Amino acid sequence: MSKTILITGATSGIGKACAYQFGANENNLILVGRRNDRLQELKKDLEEKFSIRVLTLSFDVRERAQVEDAISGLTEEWKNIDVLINNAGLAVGLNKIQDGEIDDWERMIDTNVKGLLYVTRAISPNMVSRKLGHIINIGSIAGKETYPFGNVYCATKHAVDSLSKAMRIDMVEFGIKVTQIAPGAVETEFSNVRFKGDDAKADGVYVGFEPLRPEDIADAAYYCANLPKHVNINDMLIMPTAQASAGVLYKV
Ligand code: NDP
Ligand code: 8X3
Repeated sequence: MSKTILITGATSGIGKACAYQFGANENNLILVGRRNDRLQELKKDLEEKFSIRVLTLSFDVRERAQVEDAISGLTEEWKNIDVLINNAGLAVGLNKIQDGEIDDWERMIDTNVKGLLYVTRAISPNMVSRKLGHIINIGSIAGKETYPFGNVYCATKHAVDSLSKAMRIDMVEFGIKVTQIAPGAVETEFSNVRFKGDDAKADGVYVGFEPLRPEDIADAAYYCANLPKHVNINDMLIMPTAQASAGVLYKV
């Protein structure tokens, strides 16, 4: 049966791959991102390729009022979200704490933690009242291990790890599923953002080993979202075969 899936950070990488994976399987999509041109292109392509409906919502997850307005403004047709994929997120900069850029820290905390909370707070009451819904949070290996120079990004993903557990506890009585998917290195625009547009440096991250593709994570999200009602995947740590831990990458 067709579901309504809301994906944050749908304009690129893992979120975009989730849009194609869920769209190819006849789900209707609400796509969120700041880059509206990309959202419009995606909507057109997805509606042409698949027999689905796509709604685009261009807002910044860091802006609480924008989040609340966008979600409270959903029409009857769209307001019953079955699966929320909290994917929007980023790392910016790679410094020691003593050299850190405070603006970078604020961007990461505001997006990865507060943004995820704003979106979840806006959408979860409807799930609770329907006693139906699934929240999939995209965490990271950085939420399981802390690595050199990763400090604040790792802290935000540890927060996602903790909040995923908290959401599951808070909503278990309503039958709401909460899953965290925590990937290792996935080749997306992630490193271009982390290195602030230094694309040569970003590309170098993925040289010498086979990283995960965004589609690998979308497959996992789709699998988690389509299990029987009584089965939930709480936590899924997915790594490239060549990455043994956050800091151990076998490069040839
Ligand atoms: P990308 O940079 O390719 O995609 C990030 C997405 O997040 C974009 O669609 C971007 O859209 C959106 N986004 C960023 N900031 C905001 C904001 N303030 N408001 C709304 N949307 C926002 O990276 P990935 O696909 O790799 O990242 C997706 C998630 O996966 C992140 O949470 C990341 O931390 C996590 N992750 C990534 C890994 C990797 O190695 N790539 C590994 C583990 C986890 P727009 O700019 O249009 O707003
Ligand atoms: C993104 C992967 O290893 O850079 O979360 O933290 S890593």
